[in-house]
Formats: sequence, C-alpha cells, structure tokens
Amino acid sequence: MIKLHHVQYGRSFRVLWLLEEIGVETFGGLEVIEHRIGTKEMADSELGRVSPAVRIPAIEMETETGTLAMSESGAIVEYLTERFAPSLGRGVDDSERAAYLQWIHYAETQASLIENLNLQMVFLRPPAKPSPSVIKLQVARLKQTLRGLEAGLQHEWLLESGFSAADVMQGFNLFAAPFFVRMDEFPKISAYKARMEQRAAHQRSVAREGAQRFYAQSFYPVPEA
Ligand SMILES: N[C@@H](CCC(=O)N[C@@H](CS)C(=O)NCC(=O)O)C(=O)O
Repeated sequence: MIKLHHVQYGRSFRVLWLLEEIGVETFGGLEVIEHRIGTKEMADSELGRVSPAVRIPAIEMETETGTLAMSESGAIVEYLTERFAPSLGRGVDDSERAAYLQWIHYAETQASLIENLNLQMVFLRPPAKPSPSVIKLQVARLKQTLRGLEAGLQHEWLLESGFSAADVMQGFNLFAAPFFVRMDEFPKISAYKARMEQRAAHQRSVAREGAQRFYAQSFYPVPEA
C-alpha cells in the first residue's frame, strides 16, 4: 500500500491524480493522510519524518530495498511514472524528453506564484494585511506563466504524442489559477482543463477530494492600495 500525505487541492493533487492514472491497485491500495496547512497538527505530525521541509506531497511505500519516502511533487511524479507507468513519461532517448521535463518543472514556477497568492489572500488573518503591490506583481507574473502555457498548447495535450505526466503536473495549477486570474484570456487552457476533467482518473481523484473547502470566494481581485 502507498501512503500519500495530502492537502485538499494542494500540490499533492498531482500525485493523487497520477496514482489514479496508474491505478491504485498497482500499489496494493492507497492510504491518504490528510493535513491542514498552518495547523499545529500538521507541524507535529509524522509528515516531518518523510518530508524534510514539512510540506505536502510526500509518499511512503515499501520497495524491494526497504521503505521509500519522497517529497517534492515533481520528483514523485517522475519517479512513479518511470517505475510504474513508463508510457506516461518520456525516457532519456525520447525526442520529446526535453519538452517533457520542461513542462514538468514549469508547473512549479507557476505553483510557487499561486502559493504566494494563497498565502496573501487566503491565509493572512487580521491584523496582518495582504500587500496590494505584491499581489498585483504576483498576479502579473502568474498571468505571464499562463500566457506561456497558452502558447505552448499546440496539441490536445502538452506533448504532440499525447497525454503524459507533464499534463498531470498542471492539475493543481489549473484548479487554483482561476481564483486569481480571469481565464477568458486563455481559451486553449480552458479547453485543455476541460479535457483533463473528462478523464476517468481525474474524475476519480476529484471524487476523493470532495468539494473544495479552501477558497471562501470564487475570485480574489487585487485589493485596493
Ligand atoms: N516544491 C514542492 C513544494 C511543496 C509545497 O510547498 N507544498 C505546499 C502545499 S501546495 C505546502 O505543503 N505548504 C506548507 C506550508 O506552507 O506550511 C513540491 O512541488 O512538492
């Protein structure tokens, strides 16, 4: 059985979705350990044993050589793909290898901007105040990453040869970005997201997540200075 340390619709959604794409039965089942960011429970939990930065996602599983513990969503996605679903990856000799790695890691550039916006707009509680100028800057930077993705979407999926783990890495980002950026400017991304949502494995991972409980508003505009 594989264990996944998880926060609802956080970066661990990438791993949850990938596990559904691979088939959780491959691992003898899946145990999801739910955390809530910013809580003492999370800080004191066994997460620190498997994730040096005490961040999600983290996985634990038994292998032939002992217990494997990993954190870093991109590393987990690459590792699980290589070991259990090579058709979702692009190996070292594949002509799409460079593009595959590029998009896997692009997802983190985008996610770090989203994380900063989550921090400012959702986590801060009075008397702490979000900084309108920092938010404005971060939204502009997030938009630039979305423009890059929009321009990169030349096919049904990111790679011409078809669906891959690089698409799975965008899953959390495209769920969260619309809370901060109006997506009308990005018709290709919107159609791409709709294609993701049609996948049976994506639907199973969303069903495990349940209704989102993190954002209290459907959109967070840049606050007035
Ligand atoms: N680069 C890491 C980032 C992990 C990360 O920052 N995860 C966030 C949730 S999406 C987290 O656990 N934050 C905990 C905190 O802010 O205390 C990855 O891709 O896994």
